[in-house]
Amino acid sequence: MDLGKKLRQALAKLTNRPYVDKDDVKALIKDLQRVLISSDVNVKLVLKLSKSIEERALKTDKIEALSLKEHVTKVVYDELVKLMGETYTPRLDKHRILLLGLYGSGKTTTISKLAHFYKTRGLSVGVVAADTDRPAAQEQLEQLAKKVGSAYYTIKGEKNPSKIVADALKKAKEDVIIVDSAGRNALEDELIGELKSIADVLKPDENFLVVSGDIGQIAGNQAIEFSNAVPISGVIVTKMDGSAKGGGALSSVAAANTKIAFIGTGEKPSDFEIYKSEKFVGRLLGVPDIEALIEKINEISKDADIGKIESDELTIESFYEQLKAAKKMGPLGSVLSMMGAADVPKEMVQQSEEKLKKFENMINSMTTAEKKDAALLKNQPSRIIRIAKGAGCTEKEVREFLAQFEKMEKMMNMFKKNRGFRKKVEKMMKGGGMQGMNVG
Ligand SMILES: Nc1nc2c(ncn2[C@@H]2O[C@H](COP(=O)(O)OP(=O)(O)OP(=O)(O)O)[C@@H](O)[C@H]2O)c(=O)[nH]1
Ligand SMILES: [Mg+2]
Repeated sequence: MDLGKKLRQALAKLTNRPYVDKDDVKALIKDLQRVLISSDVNVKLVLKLSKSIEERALKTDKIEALSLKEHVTKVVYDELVKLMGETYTPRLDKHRILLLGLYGSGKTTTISKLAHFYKTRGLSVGVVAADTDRPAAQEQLEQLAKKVGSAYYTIKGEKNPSKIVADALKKAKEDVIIVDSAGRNALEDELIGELKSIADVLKPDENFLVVSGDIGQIAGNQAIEFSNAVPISGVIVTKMDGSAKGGGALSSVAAANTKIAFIGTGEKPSDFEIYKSEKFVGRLLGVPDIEALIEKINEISKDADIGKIESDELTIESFYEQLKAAKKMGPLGSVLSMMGAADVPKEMVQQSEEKLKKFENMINSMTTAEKKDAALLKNQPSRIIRIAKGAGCTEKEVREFLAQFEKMEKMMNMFKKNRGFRKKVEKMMKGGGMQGMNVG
């Protein structure tokens, strides 16, 4: 069972009850400790986290307008966000990047992800194969470069990586230059020397250490070791998909005072995200990740040129655009998991896919005015009959769709409000104390 599911279960025990008291909070903390330690989060970190949750949840005056239950959930969320580190802001200017890390950590794969990432943001990318240690390393990168459509540089047969980099720099005109380096089984002098000589020539603006998330809290040790030997500007944690130790890896890297920049969530170039601790924790706790969804849709709509999607106002029309974009995003399961519904059973996903097809037919039977303003359909039997006929479904199904759409509208609004609310709380807390705070 994954970390998110366990955390949600622990919290659900609390949120399913009408009210909570001190003992409940203590029981929750025990649950959290068990869950986090089983995900390989360092014991010291877990104890620190428990203490601050206990202090904040029980000793601080709770925020007005929030029940203790909601307050505790929010405190858990905030503290987990702190545990998981800062959010990274990517550089979108002309710059040079060096990737480094041990064997098999995911460097070469990550290069294709970074190339895809910058390309979808309108930057041209050149990748440099400077791993002269592993025989097939250059071909691997060449193929990936072809796949993502970026320029590729190397000198076949050259054994000196800094010569390859120097040559590439002479030729490359791209905005972002990304260099792949060789790994080793451990951080040894030879590797340090090689990285330093590459860095001398490249003068990288960003040095990303690539670590694999499936090694759990050892990731933090790697981050410390590497940053003692060579400058590191950020860490990319890969293989966050399917690893039960991802939370341990992230928290240990964050505790090592190194910034997590990106996370890799699969083998494809698009399985990649900017690291946002709020987003990560939100997903773990089952808070719908609408921001991530909108971000991804915008990215895809840019790619597919289906026009700009208004992310701040939800109409049936914009929902339809999203639906079309979502189809391009691949299986509905991954879309649902981004929306915080990670544990949806397969049958439900399939049912939902059929439902979406029906929705599409219904929307195609609506007038432009109706698509822009769903309120026109409220209590309008004649319009609903017309749509049902056009879509070949029952009136009940149309009404169900409208009800669901309304729910979505509400969720979007709530989320927007919550974000504002979160900022407000943070500001108040920075300003010292949140007593007497009036929410709403
Ligand atoms: N599931 C999953 N697999 C990944 C991810 N990133 C990389 N991999 C896989 O991990 C393996 C190693 O990845 P590489 O990119 O070759 O690693 P590397 O650090 O370049 O390895 P060396 O060049 O040998 O040091 C490959 O099979 C990748 O497909 C990820 O985020 N998720
Ligand atoms: Mg490699």
